[in-house]
Amino acid sequence: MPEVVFYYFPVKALGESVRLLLAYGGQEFDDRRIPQTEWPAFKPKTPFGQMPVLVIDGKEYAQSLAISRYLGNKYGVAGDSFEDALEIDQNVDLINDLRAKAAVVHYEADEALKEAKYADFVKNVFPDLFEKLNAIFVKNNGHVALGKLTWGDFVFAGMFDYLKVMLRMPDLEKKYPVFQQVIDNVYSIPKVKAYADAAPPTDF
Ligand SMILES: N[C@@H](CCC(=O)N[C@@H](CS)C(=O)NCC(=O)O)C(=O)O
Repeated sequence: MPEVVFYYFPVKALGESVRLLLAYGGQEFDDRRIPQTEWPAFKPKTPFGQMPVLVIDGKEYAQSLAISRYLGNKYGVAGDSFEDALEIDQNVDLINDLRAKAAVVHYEADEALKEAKYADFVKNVFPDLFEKLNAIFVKNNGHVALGKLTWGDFVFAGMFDYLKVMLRMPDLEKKYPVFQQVIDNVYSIPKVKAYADAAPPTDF
């Protein structure tokens, strides 16, 4: 078994899909949760000045979706054809579009602009993305793609709490119950549940 170290902040956000997939794959890993106070010193040592970073037998890799796709391939949850892979990528990219739009608002430094953007996106951007994702997940029986478990489910499940914080929508899954179904389909897997039960609690 390779020696694996995973570096991310002490939150789920963009790192949790990787932790969940490693747990799913039965891969032991050193789960290094780097506090903000240690980040400035660590940042220049990372490949792209960002986390997450996965280290496999001493080699470093960045980019949460690339790592999640790699683990999906490795653990047999990446479809059976190039077209399957394309469908997963397509739907993960739509999830990532929602994340990116939410982040545009959440990380806006100018408070007045932030609130104006939020009001605009709540009306004109988020609902359309919610409806599209809802339709996709319903069509796929509570999964992100292919009507079955794929690494895309881990991406959505891992970042959902972070999405809800950025969107300021703590009850989002109540309006779209299939969102919760995707999450439950991941967290009910025994190895994933064992990891999640033992993991340090985080708000998002
Ligand atoms: N596209 C990258 C984005 C990574 C990213 O934005 N990481 C943030 C935390 S979620 C980060 O490292 N922020 C600290 C910094 O940029 O100094 C990915 O998906 O891995």
